[in-house]
Amino acid sequence: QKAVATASGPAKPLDYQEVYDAIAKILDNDNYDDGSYAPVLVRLAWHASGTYDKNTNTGGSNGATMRFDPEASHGANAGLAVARKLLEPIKKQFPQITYADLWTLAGVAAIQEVGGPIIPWRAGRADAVSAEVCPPDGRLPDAAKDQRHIRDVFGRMGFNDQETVALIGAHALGRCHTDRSGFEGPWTRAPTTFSNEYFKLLLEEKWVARNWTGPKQFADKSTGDLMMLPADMALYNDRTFYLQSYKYAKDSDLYFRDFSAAFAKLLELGVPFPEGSAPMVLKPTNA
Ligand code: DDH
Repeated sequence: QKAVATASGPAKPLDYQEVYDAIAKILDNDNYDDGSYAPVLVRLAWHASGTYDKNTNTGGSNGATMRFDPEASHGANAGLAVARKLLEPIKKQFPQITYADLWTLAGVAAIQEVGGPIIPWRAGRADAVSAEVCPPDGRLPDAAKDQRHIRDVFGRMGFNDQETVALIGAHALGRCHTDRSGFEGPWTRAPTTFSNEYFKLLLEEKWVARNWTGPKQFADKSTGDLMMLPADMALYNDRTFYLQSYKYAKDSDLYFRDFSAAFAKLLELGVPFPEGSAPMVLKPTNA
């Protein structure tokens, strides 16, 4: 017996460029932070993916498990409800996309729309149906710690030193919020533009411990307006991290290429993509 098609026919395949364009449209908002949701969307994509453990093949962006407690309430994810809520109308507009694909695609759109490199992106993540597959707390890096911790955490995801430094340069974007992480302030003077500015400032400014009652962080000596976390200073204090940071400070093209490759890898960690799924390039809206 033959299956009978419904009146509406089979669902039209999802056009990811349409989803990308819809995300691009909601990035700017003068009343939010520095005028853009791009940084917090990049952080959502990173925290969804950076829980990956290569030894157990658990965590990572597949599943979009941050929708559930306990992961939604993990200290590292404070403030990311803003990003998840922002994407709800997009999910309603394109119900076929999974949250796991949507969050990672939003990270790609955010980077590309604020002047970052093209990041090849693959579709095919599935959403978990319960909290059972939430990764344990403590898999994301601790901002108070040093290079040993950073190597442990990024090594567990499967990244080498060069990739690790490239990824952390995403701190060119956004800022710390006292009501989220307890830290305060932006890393750069253009926190809504993707650039290698983080590395330039890290190496060129003199960083001093900020005199305040909050957690230990560093301020640029000349203005005091910018910040570095103790974990950022690890890139200055560790010889290998320093030399890599120096290369990125000097060569923006190299930085853009390496960031693209590392970020694309991050978003795919542990994802069992369906056979035949290929990376696609989504077009920036201003291109
Ligand atoms: Fe980060 N990050 N991050 N980060 N991150 C914070 C904000 C942002 C660490 C700690 C913090 C990456 C690596 C590390 C972004 C992207 C990426 C905040 C402030 C803390 C704390 C949160 C808040 O108060 O709102 C630490 C520690 C590390 C580390 O590697 C040791 C990486 C790899 C990325 C990435 O995207 C690849 C972005 C963007 C933000 C800004 C968010 C915002 O709302 O603005």
